[in-house]
Amino acid sequence: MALHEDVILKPGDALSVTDVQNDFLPGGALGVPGGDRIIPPLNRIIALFHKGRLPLFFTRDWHPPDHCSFQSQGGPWPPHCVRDTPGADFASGLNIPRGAVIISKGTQKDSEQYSTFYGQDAAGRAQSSLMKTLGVRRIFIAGLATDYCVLNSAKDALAGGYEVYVISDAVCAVEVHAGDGQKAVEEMLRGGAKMVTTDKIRRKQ
Ligand code: VGL
Ligand code: ZN
Repeated sequence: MALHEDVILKPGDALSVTDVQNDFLPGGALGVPGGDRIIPPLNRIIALFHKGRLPLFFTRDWHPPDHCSFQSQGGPWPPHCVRDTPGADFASGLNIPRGAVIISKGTQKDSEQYSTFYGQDAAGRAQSSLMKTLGVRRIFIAGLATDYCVLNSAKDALAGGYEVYVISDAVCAVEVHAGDGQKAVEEMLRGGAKMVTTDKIRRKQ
């Protein structure tokens, strides 16, 4: 169930834009069907947070060439988002404002890391500790993919005591199995996350 009331942004809010990278877009190595459709609503919401001077996180899957999640290593996925390759670049249509924090995850060969929560910035600080330092209380999560990285990030944020808003028109599921996206949404709702659409999120007038 999505919220019907407007959500007014306030200090303590932050936006986490999850893995909007070329390899996760249609045509990419692990393309999410329709994943490119979230970019326009995403850019509107990014602009809203930026104007409100609220923290913006842009996370990225940033794998070594022999990452354990790759089929060549016995994992479930085709090679994707290999660090410093075009497939790992953020989508070219995505507006990344100056001052946004880039969080990299899945950087270690031997561990899968769907959640962005313990991914790190260039200085090695985890998203979770940056959120604490910045006084974040409500985390708005958007991006790819609903049934993997968005789901696991939302669960970690809920476990960490944050209020979690998943932006339903700015996420998209990979759906290895049909229905995985809906299942992920239900799991997040059960955990206490709220679903909201971009048109309901606004700044105080
Ligand atoms: C993801 C599959 C593999 C994601 C990352 O960002 O959701 N999915 N690696
Ligand atoms: Zn990955």
